[in-house]
Amino acid sequence: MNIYTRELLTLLSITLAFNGATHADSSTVDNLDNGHFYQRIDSPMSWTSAAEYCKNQGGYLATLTSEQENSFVYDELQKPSNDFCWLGGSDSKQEGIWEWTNGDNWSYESWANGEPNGGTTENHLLYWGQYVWNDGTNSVVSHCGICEWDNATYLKANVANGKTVAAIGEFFTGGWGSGSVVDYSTITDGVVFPNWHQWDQGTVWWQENKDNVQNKLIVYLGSIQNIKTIFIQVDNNDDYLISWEDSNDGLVKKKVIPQRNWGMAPIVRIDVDAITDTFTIEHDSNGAGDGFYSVSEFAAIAAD
Ligand SMILES: [Ca+2]
Ligand SMILES: [Ca+2]
Ligand SMILES: [Ca+2]
Repeated sequence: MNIYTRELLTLLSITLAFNGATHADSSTVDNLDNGHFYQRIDSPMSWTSAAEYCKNQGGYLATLTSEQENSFVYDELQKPSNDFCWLGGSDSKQEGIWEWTNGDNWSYESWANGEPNGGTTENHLLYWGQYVWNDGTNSVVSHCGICEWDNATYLKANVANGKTVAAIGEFFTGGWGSGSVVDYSTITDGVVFPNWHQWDQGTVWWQENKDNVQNKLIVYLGSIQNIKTIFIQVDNNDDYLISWEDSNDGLVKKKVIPQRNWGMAPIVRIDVDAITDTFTIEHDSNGAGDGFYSVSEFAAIAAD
């Protein structure tokens, strides 16, 4: 695991802790190498149920198509579990011909010693030790499963895309201390992925308290919606505050994106479970900040 991944995981656990939600499944982890997300589902399931569950969440049972992906998923999700989790491979169509059921190429494999050994009675893939796999029996064994999402698929549900953004204060393009006042509708492009370090489209900058104004960007979704997750890309060495009014209880809910210490700011994923029509993005005035801020991308993913 590289330093960026470790830092991001720390960040994710912090942001998830703000959520207060409790569930048995693992946190979602982001693989910066391919830009995909993963989560371990801890309820014991057949392979078929696990595959169905991931599909219903907009993803698929994990496909480990490289040594990097296999190591990452093993270290982050399989290793901390007390079980061997299902993966998205099967040879049920044709015995001995393994395929990833989402259509990914079967270009890499990591069988345990002696596996696969089950012939036509074992047609479904699961972890079976350190970085290695087994062919297992779908209907007999019940295991955890590891879901995977690729961003392009996931972000089809970005309900912030093309919606209105209001800017309170003065925002500009072209970098800090220069450039022209921005047409802030450009930050609604929602073009977040698959490039994780995209600062060249729709970025807006501001200088805090330039005119004694607490700068804010307010994203209007157009109607009250149940938002599961937001994605945001902000400057990396300041604390940012995301807030929204929850229409369930009328209270303003908040999440802080803490300052981070690595180079370029990656996309941050925050599970919000919000029922709202607006999100406000600003510098957290109680937190760290150097007076110069920027936001590049914002996406809001509606719950099913
Ligand atoms: Ca994969
Ligand atoms: Ca088989
Ligand atoms: Ca086997």
